[in-house]
Amino acid sequence: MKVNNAEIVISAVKPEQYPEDYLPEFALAGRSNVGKSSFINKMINRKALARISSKPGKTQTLNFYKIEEALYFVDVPGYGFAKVSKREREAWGKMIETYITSREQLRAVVMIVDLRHPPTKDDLMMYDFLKHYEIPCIIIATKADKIPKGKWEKHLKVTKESLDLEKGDEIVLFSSETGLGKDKAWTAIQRRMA
Ligand SMILES: Nc1nc2c(ncn2[C@@H]2O[C@H](COP(=O)(O)OP(=O)(O)O)[C@@H](O)[C@H]2O)c(=O)[nH]1
Ligand SMILES: [Mg+2]
Repeated sequence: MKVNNAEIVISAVKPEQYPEDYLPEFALAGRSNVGKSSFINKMINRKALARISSKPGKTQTLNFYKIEEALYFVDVPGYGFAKVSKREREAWGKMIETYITSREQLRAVVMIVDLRHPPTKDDLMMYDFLKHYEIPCIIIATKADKIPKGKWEKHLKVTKESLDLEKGDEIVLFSSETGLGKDKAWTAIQRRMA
């Protein structure tokens, strides 16, 4: 998909603020700092529409990015960031859980993991949670530019096997730095839009 138009529609703190135009939505999930915002920016050819945080764990709202009047990317607060209070963490957890389990427009969760390392405990919990609710997932294994090409396949295999990736869930090798995997990621998303 060639993107010319992308805009942030709302940073929502509560469900009443979510957009109501019923476009398909793709929510980003992943650890703080794994590269969710960078993924969005790369996919829409923008340097910094989605805020790339220097401070991890900063996104505390659901940010709806409308792409070509065709779909939304929903940037979600990252998990696995220790330096927030338990209460804050619980509040985020509830917000995400409510959105993921009840949002009709949600077509798939785009789960971002770091190709360099095996999925973390939080990654595994997130994936199990999504599978429990039978949410289709597209796994993006990002930061591929940070390891040698010769190691990509091996790392992909570890990721797939650790997650116990379900049939039908695609995994895409990606780099926000080089644009590797961008077309494949769009294909996976568009397949879920139909
Ligand atoms: N080398 C490299 N760095 C990346 C990549 N994706 C994200 N980063 C860096 O990782 C940091 C966190 O990225 P960000 O998109 O803000 O992560 P988020 O917290 O998940 O939204 C930033 O310094 C990015 O520049 C990638 O594919 N390759
Ligand atoms: Mg972010």
